[in-house]
Amino acid sequence: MIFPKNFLWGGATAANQVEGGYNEGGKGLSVSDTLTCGGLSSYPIDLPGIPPEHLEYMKKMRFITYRDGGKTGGALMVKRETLPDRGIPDVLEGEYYPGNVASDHYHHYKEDIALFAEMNFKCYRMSIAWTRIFPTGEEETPNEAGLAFYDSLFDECLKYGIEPVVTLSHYEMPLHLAQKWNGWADRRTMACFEKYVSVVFERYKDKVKYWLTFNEINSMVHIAYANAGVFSKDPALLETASYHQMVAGAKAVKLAHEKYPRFQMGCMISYSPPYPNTCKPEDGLAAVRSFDQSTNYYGDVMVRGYLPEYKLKVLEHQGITLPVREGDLELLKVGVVDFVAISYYQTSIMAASPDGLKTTEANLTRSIVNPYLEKSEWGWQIDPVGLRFALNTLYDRYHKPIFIVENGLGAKDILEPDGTVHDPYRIDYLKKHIQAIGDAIELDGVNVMGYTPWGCIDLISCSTGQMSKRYGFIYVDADDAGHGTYRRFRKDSFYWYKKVIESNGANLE
Ligand code: BGP
Repeated sequence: MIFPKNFLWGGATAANQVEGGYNEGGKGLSVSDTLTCGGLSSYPIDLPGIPPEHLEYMKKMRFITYRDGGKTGGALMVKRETLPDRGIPDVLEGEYYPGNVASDHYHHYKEDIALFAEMNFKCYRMSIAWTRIFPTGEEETPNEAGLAFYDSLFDECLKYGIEPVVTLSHYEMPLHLAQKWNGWADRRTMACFEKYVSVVFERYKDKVKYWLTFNEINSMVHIAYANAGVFSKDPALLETASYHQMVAGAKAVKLAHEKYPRFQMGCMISYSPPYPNTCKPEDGLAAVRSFDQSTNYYGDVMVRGYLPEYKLKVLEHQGITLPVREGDLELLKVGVVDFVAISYYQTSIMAASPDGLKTTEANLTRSIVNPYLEKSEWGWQIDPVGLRFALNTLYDRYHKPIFIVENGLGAKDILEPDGTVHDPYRIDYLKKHIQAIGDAIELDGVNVMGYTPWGCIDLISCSTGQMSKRYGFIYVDADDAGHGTYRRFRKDSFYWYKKVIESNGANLE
């Protein structure tokens, strides 16, 4: 048997993309509640500097809606340069926000978890919406209805022997803190987060063992607003926000280790290792340097416990000083995680001089085209061998168990009149990636502790807000504009994944 006996097979979601119920049970507004559905927004904007061949695609990306005095507008979530010089993010009348209902998991979670159990899930990676617990982030006491909701959700999981894997912050934070002081760019957010963490740790200590601090903490450069509530182009604010998150994460890990020894704490990094474009030495160096800045920096702080020299040098050249306070560095040192969680969707290509090279239109990691790879309808390059490569580099660097908490194919599915959904493309994608994980375990000796494909039930896309970019084993009958019955249907991949888990990865057919 290649996969270890206790391998954590499951699936992953995030509150802001699956729950809906955005104003129910005392929930406060979150930054994600100001994100539109790309292509459906009433705020078309100029997209300066985007190559014409990518324009149509970029118009499908989500906007952040905002107010500037009496004026309102929309700025592209993934392109910081489109943010206005002034203005504060807000919910605007007449705009459609797909997260309001999302997959309506808030009202369907019992049915959804029963379906996960039918697939034999060993774990369910989900996130707590901070705004259900502290609606603005600044309350003194938590919102009991929000706490009770997750109590019930965890009980439902445990009833089936499904281990909850909980992300504390997944592209969701109180909108109030973003409006008041640019979210994580201000140190006061750390105290609000600490209060939230200590409440959920204490409340769920007997129900939850596996915790992740921040989802894709290294996505800050791409989506600082969704990640950290920073509505600004200023790179110094972004670096500050990242730093605050890492110190706050270390504090959470330290608290867990001191007070809740049964907890297993992980960080979560978006992991897309680059290949050099050619064997030209400069391309090789570009690949190493870019990966250090985009990815290793965050892992090194959270797993090794210190600020690496290669980052401090770059900051120095940029004239940016991190707001290090007394005690921070000690915290980083002791608050190191027990395991490393990653999202893996694709690899990238780095060149010393990328000018003139063809790039894919994929959103978060815009990459030079790799002629050896196929790509999804959304331009994400598909690279199962890259996953084995990623697992090797990561394990070699940290020697801590690796949890693949996101991976998957966003695709359009067709619900047939008889209620079936035939998705051989998804099965093919997942099969090849599971084979690559098996190879990394069996042939390379990498310690992989689990695998939770993204969007195990259809949910709204983070980058576009579309429901039609589907990842699930379970089809949710709703379209991009929120029309539909919201009934659940098992896709072909549902039956396939059930067998995969049943056989502990031995049967991929
Ligand atoms: C990751 C995020 C998820 C998720 C996934 C797929 O970056 O952690 O929240 O959405 O990507 O991306 P998308 O939804 O844009 O297809």
